Amino acid sequence: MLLNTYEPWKFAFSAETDFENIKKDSYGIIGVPFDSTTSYHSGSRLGPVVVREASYGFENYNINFDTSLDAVFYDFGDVNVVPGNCRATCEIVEDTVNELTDLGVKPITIGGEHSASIGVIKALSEKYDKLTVVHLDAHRDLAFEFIGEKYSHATVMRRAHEFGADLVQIGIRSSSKDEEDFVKSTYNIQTFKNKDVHRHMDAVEYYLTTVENPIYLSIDMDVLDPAIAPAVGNPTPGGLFTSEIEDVIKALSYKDVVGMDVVETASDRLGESTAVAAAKIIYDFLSLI
Ligand SMILES: [Mn+2]
Repeated sequence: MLLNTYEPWKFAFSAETDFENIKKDSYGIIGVPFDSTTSYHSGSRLGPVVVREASYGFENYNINFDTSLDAVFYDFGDVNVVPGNCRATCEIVEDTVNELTDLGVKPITIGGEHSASIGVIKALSEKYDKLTVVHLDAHRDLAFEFIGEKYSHATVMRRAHEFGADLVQIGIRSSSKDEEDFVKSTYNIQTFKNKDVHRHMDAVEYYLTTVENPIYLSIDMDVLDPAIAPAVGNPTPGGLFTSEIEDVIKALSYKDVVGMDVVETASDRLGESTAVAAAKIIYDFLSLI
């Protein structure tokens, strides 16, 4: 792998980390370099490195929103994952997020496979009375178990639902019959499939404005079309455009977003489009806080 920055281990524009003087109500980045339950295209353990590296390609001024990235945020580096042990890694992530929230910091997690979100959502769902997870993904990730495992990239949103979260799933275009039956059996999972987003983005934006709970935003990079973001764990045709993600982030900028993640970037080379798109999503989010 090639790197073109002098400090590739920290996201561009991040502030110096001084634990004695952390700004309250700020955001902090952590990386989760873990991909042990990946079933198809592995490599997302490199996501935190390539996404941070790609972040150096953006300007402080964000022309799409007419804002500047002048908010104070931190990059705390990567958590110590346990390769091969998803459950243990989830617990480490959960502990880390609890430490961050004790400091008044809201987590931005760079994956790693989607299981990186489990510990984050568990910690936040215990901190806030009621959480709504806005989940952008080609897949529902609602399996109770995946190949016998409860802690997996394919079970993330089932666990989030068990933790008590409402779900808004956006960009969905692949699901099992069991997952569809589960959605029908519940009252608190709202779905916008990929074509709903393409044809009725205004309805998606309107729905998001009606969410009153604190929001956790989870973005699996496979929500984008594989033509835009090919280096993901499970590429799925028919996906979203980058501009549609921008619209969702813009709509959420008026809400109380208490954390977010960008996961499943499985790229291993400089300038690869998936890593650039992932970095842009985080950059856009930070440009609007
Ligand atoms: Mn997915």
